[in-house]
Amino acid sequence: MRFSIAFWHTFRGTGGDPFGAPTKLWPWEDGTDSLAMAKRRMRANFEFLDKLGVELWCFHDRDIAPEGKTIAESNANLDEVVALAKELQGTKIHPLWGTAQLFMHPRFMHGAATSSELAVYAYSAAQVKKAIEVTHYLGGENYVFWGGREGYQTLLNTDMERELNHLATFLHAAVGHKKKIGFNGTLLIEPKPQEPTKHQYDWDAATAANFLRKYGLIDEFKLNIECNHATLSGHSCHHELETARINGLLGNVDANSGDPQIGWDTDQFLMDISEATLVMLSIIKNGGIAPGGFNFDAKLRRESTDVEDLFIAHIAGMDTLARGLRNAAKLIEDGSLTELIRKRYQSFDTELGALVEAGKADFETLEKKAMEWGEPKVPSAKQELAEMIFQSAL
Ligand code: XUL
Ligand code: CO
Repeated sequence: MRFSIAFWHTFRGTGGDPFGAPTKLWPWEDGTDSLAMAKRRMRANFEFLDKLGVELWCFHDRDIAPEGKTIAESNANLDEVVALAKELQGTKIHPLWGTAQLFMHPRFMHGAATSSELAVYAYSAAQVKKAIEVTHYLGGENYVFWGGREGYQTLLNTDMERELNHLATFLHAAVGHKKKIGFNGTLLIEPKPQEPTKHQYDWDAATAANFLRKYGLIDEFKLNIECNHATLSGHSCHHELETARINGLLGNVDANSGDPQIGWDTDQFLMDISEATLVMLSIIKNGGIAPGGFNFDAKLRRESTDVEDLFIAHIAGMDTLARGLRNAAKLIEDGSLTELIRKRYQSFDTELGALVEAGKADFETLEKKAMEWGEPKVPSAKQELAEMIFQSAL
């Protein structure tokens, strides 16, 4: 299943929210942001991976090492922690993906690659350059671009066309650097419609696909679909996975879920077996997800404060997706749903249907046929039957 632990939630999540102080006081934390603490935390990460039997992990540069006063100092801090991580990884463990954290520091308040300030664009380039290098050094299989603050708060002060052009030149430069250093991992864009900005440029899978096509990046990138981002954009996770898949862009899943009663990115563990079954149907149709995987980009609730809760959440997340896979396999082996869909489109499995699907039926041919056939007999869509078949597999 290629499960992965998200370092930022599992080891940097504090339980703090806009109304309250941190609630998680893990026994290995000493309350500082020192290099020594970063190393102790990294050891905790590998102890956790080992105990769970998980062999993949994901990180942002700034999650794993403290930011220094200069780029050079930040890079040196990162090198020190990454050297330890490399040693602790051994031969079995490596990153599913790495990424750069380009959204917390005030310098990124207008964005990173889409900032109105050239100095911020350059700073971001330096940071992404280093993050790709350390991901490569650690044997990472992918590298993610989630658009942090790449978006706008109002169009009244924004040159959207210029910002999108800058984002594209930035990503082209990232492709150039990846090739230059011999990193063969997949580059992934992670769509999200809003939060922190009111409009994030990588709104959803279709928007990201259009962006990649327009700027000649479509062969260099795939998409990292996060379920909670899907629901924020008004889609289901299944819709986003299918949109990515049919465009040949399904690269990774940030496996989490939101709360339908809460309008923001709650990043909860995916515990819904029905949702997991839909996710796995897409993954099977995709022929699997490797070199991507299922990254638990999910955090414990603020009120879940035992170390044990970290284990329960990840184990339940893995079990839910495993049950989803079994259910999806059951549905495919049973074949009723596939048959229902096949029947629904069977009028196209004809000579004229084939001509239409090959793009060879002109309007005159179709008009002649329509007149000959008269009023079409339109069959039932059988939605309730489809829903019943699906539910019976759960
Ligand atoms: C933010 C989010 C990020 C990305 C990596 O909503 O999902 O954690 O996955 O930057
Ligand atoms: Co994510």
